[in-house]
Amino acid sequence: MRENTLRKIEKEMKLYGYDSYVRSHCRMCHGGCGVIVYLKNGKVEKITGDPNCPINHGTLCSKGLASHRLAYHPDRLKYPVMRDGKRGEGKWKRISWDQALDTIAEQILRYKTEYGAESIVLGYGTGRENEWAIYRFSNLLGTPNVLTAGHFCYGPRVATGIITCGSVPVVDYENHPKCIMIWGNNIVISNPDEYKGEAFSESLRHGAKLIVVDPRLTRIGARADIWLQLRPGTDAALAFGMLNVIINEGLYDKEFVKKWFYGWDQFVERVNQYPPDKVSRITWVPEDKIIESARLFATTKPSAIQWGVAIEQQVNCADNNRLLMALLGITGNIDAPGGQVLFKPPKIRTVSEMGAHKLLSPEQAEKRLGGNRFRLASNFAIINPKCVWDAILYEKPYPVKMLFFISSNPLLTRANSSEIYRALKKVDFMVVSDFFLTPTAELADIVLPSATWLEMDYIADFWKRHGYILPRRKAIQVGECRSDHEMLNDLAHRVGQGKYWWNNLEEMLDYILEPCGIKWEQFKEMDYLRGEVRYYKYREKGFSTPTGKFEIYSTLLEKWGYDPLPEYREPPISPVSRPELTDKYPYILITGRRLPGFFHTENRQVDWLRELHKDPIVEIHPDTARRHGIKDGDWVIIESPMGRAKQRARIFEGIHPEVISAEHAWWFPENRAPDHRWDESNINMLTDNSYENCDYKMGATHVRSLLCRIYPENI
Ligand SMILES: Nc1nc2c(c(=O)[nH]1)N[C@H]1C(S)=C(S)[C@@H](COP(=O)(O)OP(=O)(O)OC[C@H]3O[C@@H](n4cnc5c(=O)[nH]c(N)nc54)[C@H](O)[C@@H]3O)O[C@H]1N2
Ligand SMILES: Nc1nc2c(c(=O)[nH]1)N[C@H]1C(S)=C(S)[C@@H](COP(=O)(O)OP(=O)(O)OC[C@H]3O[C@@H](n4cnc5c(=O)[nH]c(N)nc54)[C@H](O)[C@@H]3O)O[C@H]1N2
Ligand code: SF4
Ligand SMILES: [Mo]
Repeated sequence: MRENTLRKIEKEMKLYGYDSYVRSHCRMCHGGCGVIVYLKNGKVEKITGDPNCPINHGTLCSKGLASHRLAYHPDRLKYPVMRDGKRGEGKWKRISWDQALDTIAEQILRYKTEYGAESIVLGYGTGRENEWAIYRFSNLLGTPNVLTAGHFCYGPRVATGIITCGSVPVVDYENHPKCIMIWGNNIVISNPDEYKGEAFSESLRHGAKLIVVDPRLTRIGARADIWLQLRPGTDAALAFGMLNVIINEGLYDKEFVKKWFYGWDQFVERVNQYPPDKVSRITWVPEDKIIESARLFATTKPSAIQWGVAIEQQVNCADNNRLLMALLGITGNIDAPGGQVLFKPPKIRTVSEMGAHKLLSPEQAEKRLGGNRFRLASNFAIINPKCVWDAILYEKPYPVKMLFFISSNPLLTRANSSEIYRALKKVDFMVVSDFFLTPTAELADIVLPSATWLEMDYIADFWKRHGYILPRRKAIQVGECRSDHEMLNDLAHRVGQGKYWWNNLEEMLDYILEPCGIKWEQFKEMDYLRGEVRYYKYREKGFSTPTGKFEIYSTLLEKWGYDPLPEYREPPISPVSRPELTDKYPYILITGRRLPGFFHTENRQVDWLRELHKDPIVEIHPDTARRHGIKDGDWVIIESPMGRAKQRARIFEGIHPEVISAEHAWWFPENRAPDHRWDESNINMLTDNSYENCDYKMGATHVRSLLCRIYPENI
């Protein structure tokens, strides 16, 4: 720690009378920001940013600042509970950890014997750093079914990154790209995955040119040199249009293409099917803007693309990712300083090694739900959620009997909530590990109290691809809450996996660190560890793909029976593909823009954060609002052929008159337990999860472009 930081901390302690502090790393989102946690009498009083941390340089967002309001919340689940009435009735009795884990272990072994390990599905939602432990437990148990958000979030980036160039290309903000294209991402609010808004803002301050691809005008969009307001779901066509300009104007990196691009001629042929005028008609983006942005991106060096989940929650999920990689590759920005880099982690055990994927037998892997349909996903151990709901409801291809959700609230966060509700009600046995009794947890048989980041030691950012790992240090203990790693370690011993696990958490952390020769005791005193940073690594050994080349023409996709080249498919539920629906449902609905104080369904009970955003908000253009007699602040109904939800209207000029943007993940912890009105404002009542509307390689559900209508609540 630097001297001046220490002095600052000491001054703060004296001024406010804190008696101790812990340096740690926040994880109220995907995590990573260095923090200083100040305590008085063993209780957290304040959290500030750690100026020494390379991830956030002392900055913090509202969620980080309010972490202790969540940890100490009076509704927090502080001990294990078991259902004491009918499922979903809201009656619970306290049980001990031993009783909880013994019961769960007993049920797991029973289902495994009676129906096969595949009848047990473990699940998590977005990344919480417990992923490898959940996979390890599942793989050793013999179930190939781990239900995650990976089909439509980040998983596609990892899967397509690996098959195309060996890893996920990550923007090198530390070397300040000179042109940044923000594509379907709102980095200053979502601080997603490897990134924090702070690093991007710094590059902007260094004068980076900015192109923003977003159907809504975001705060970043308002600062852009070029804002491309595309029709939702047409990203692949737009990328093809830009590639077309770059190739036909000769603006690409000829040397890279010659030496490293696999299948160039076939690729050019595909790209030539998308001239800018055609792309303009598909995407609504004016032709001159497509040309201007392609030129700006290709001729400014280095340039980078910060892309987000919006392009993954679409029918073109996998190909959107691959087309953006193609833009980076042909402009010579892959693994270039200030471009998009294939960073190396420090020399520690990998997430994949820790997940024990090799220990799942081929016969069991063969049984992965949806494995034959979504082969790209299945090769990365990812499944499509509907396969699980169907296996519960219709017992096809075999029955799923037990669900174990560790950090997920699927009733609100997966498409088609009504179907999920039916499945959760029907499943034989369900366990949830969470901080609160969420609407999903309320349907469980046993709920385990999990620890927040303030209550655990861990190696933060271990799963990310920016090459850093950071020590998260335990600051407090709340009730009997335990981290998921500790819980799974205990449970694993009870189901006969003991020899693959550890005696305690510290041994587990030592094992992860072992290859770099340090132990947790030492690591916890350090600021961070970083893998070696080197650029253009492919020039020495080629890319880590079957051909050693940059595979936009993918030999693996070809092997799995898919078109090896990216393509554009019209969104399955759009005015173009379903014109018969547009009389009744005239608007394109996009869902799920991130909100600064919430993390999906989280934090709605945290006073400091709920104050910032009390109600669910749907954005509507003024002309559209006028047409339906909707005023700013009115409660309105949004309806699709699947269902309806109620949100409050915000009249917003920055959205196209034919597009409507609704928030996701709304429930109301403050009222009407046990259901907390989960079905009232939940936008996933409207989303469609049918297989044919998903990305046919990745199984991504299409939640970013649907058809809807909208009207005031009181008519
Ligand atoms: N319509 C629509 N739906 C979407 C999206 C969208 O854009 N539109 N976005 C999707 C995306 S990208 C994602 S990733 C998913 C997210 O889906 P989920 O991850 O299922 O969503 P969360 O609401 O974050 O649920 C996490 C739950 O775990 C608890 N929790 C948090 N940390 C921990 C922990 O460390 N341990 C345990 N045991 N529990 C913990 C929280 O209290 C919360 O109840 O939502 C998806 N749903
Ligand atoms: N505060 C907060 N931070 C979060 C989360 C959270 O819930 N809250 N969730 C986390 C998770 S799991 C994820 S995956 C990330 C996601 O983070 P981001 O990728 O930033 O996701 P969003 O804000 O949902 O969407 C980004 C933008 O995509 C635009 N968009 C919608 N449809 C389309 C489309 O068809 N094409 C294009 N090009 N753009 C479109 C939206 O208008 C929006 O401005 O955020 C993470 N960070
Ligand atoms: S951006 Fe994420 S890690 Fe950083 S302070 Fe906010 S919630 Fe914590
Ligand atoms: Mo996500």
